[in-house]
Amino acid sequence: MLSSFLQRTVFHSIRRGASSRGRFRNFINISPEVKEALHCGKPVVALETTILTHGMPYPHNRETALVVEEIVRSHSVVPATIGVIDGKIHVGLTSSQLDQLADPEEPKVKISCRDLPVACSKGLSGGTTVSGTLFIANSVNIKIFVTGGMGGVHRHGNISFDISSDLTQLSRTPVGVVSSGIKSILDIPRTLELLETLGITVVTFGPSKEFPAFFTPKSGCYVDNNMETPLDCARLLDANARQETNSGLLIAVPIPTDVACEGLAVEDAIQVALKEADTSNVTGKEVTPFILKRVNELTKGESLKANIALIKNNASVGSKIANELSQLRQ
Ligand code: PSU
Ligand code: MN
Repeated sequence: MLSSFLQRTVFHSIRRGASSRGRFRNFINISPEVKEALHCGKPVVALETTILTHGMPYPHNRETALVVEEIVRSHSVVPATIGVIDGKIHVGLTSSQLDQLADPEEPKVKISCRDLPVACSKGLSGGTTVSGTLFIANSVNIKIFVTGGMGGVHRHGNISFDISSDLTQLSRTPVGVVSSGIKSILDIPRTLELLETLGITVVTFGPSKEFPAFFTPKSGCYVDNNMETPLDCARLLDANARQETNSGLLIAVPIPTDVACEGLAVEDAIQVALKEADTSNVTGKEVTPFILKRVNELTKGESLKANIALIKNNASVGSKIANELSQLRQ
């Protein structure tokens, strides 16, 4: 009985080829602008929304989302901001949908890949994390995704096992993530080790091989390769696609030095926030939003300023890469 069920399932998936992705695509609402761009092979960049719902305070969250979209457009690239509204997955949000997600009065969930079925079946609204956004972007064939920072191994994650599903999702999704590495609230050396274990190509963008520490360009950790230009990054993405590794890439862009935070001041704030999270028993998916909020409060908005500046810079770098990639493929 079971085996015939399995046979049928396997048979169906083979017969329909990329069927599961194809069918999933039918559940996604793609905005007319993004649909047209994908259809004509114009460059498109995916953007996440947890940053909007859980990463930044109002009204900075809304303003940043709009400015980032504008930056992408200024490079003649189409922004595809991804989120879930009333149980429907959207690729390309209208400004009123962005408002709804940014509104602190509206209840919203943080949606990683594993939360998608729950959000959709219960009709919830929320921001998609890097993991959720990656999955959706790939389903509609968007190959570049810009964000501030990816999730990673939390400090003491070797004991708590608090490791973001962003890492595992990237390891099985052939999309290039452009981010300022991972936030220094995390354990950068262990995250780099895990990225290696998971087979994820990691490069830095620019002249240095030093992996950025989000708020500052320096982490003291080095990767093997840097990409000097957007064209180099596009060639890398193209090679990854041709090799059909099926795994993603991380392009780590250091924060521009003129807007970087004082490393020590941020580190002090992180230490305080981590202790508070521990004593207040903050666990699971609440940890990252809690620490981001407290670090922002403790640095009197300095960390938020840096966060916004680096996302804007990443949007510009990601858009240039998207343009180069689309040129390569013509
Ligand atoms: N880093 C940031 N701001 C954020 C996040 C990360 O600088 O808002 C969000 C991203 O959406 C990321 C998620 O995917 O936090 C990771 O959460 P967790 O550690 O619970 O997996
Ligand atoms: Mn976690």
